[in-house]
Amino acid sequence: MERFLNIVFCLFVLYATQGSAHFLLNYPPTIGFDDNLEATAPCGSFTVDFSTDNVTDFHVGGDSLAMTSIHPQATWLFRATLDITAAGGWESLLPAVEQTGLGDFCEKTVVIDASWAGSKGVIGVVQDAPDGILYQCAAVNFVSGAATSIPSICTNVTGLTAQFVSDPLLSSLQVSATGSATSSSATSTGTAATTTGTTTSSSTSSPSSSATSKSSGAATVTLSYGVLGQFIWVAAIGSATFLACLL
Ligand SMILES: [Cu+2]
Repeated sequence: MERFLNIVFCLFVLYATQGSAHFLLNYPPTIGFDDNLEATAPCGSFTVDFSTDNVTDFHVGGDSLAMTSIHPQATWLFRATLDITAAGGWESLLPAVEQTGLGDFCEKTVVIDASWAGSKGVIGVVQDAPDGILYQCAAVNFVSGAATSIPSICTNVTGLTAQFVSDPLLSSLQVSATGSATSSSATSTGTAATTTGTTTSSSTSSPSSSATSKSSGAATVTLSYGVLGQFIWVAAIGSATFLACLL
């Protein structure tokens, strides 16, 4: 009985430990992920560097964003900038999207200002989570046209729902969000949920107020984990915690 209670306790510890993770940006590939520094704006403590980052072609006519949320419920801000330092000039791409459901989330047909085609830029994904505002970035080449396929990594966890909401915290990061937040919910069957609604982005170029803090430079070495690697890492840490607890 005592042994049983011990295992239950350890499972709880394992659960609590894993709950400290935040979210992963899977597509376009992130420029870097550090679970402990993900709250550092504008890119989760990483500095954009086109000479070393994994740079992805992103279609302005419609392309996909793939995330994994480790929070059962959280709200997303999807934004982009032509400032390749990611210091400012952010435009929001959609109204804030609230995800309910732990795991993979695919936001497809994200449209960028057509005039951005041909330029380098940064896509920022921001999550308003119960434990704070979290940031990830991807270095991209904006290209014309629409993506002809959805990356296989872009999926929705079964049972996921997504809807447009208003999020004051995220709104404070939005430079020019004039999107009509018509909320429509998308239930999923594990394939693909889309949030619908239109966003007209106007180009008021006031500098972003709270998203301008540059990364400290401490993390100039860009670590590029694969997603699988991240999960193996989480699993390894989790198992180690679990085993240590049992002893
Ligand atoms: Cu978190």
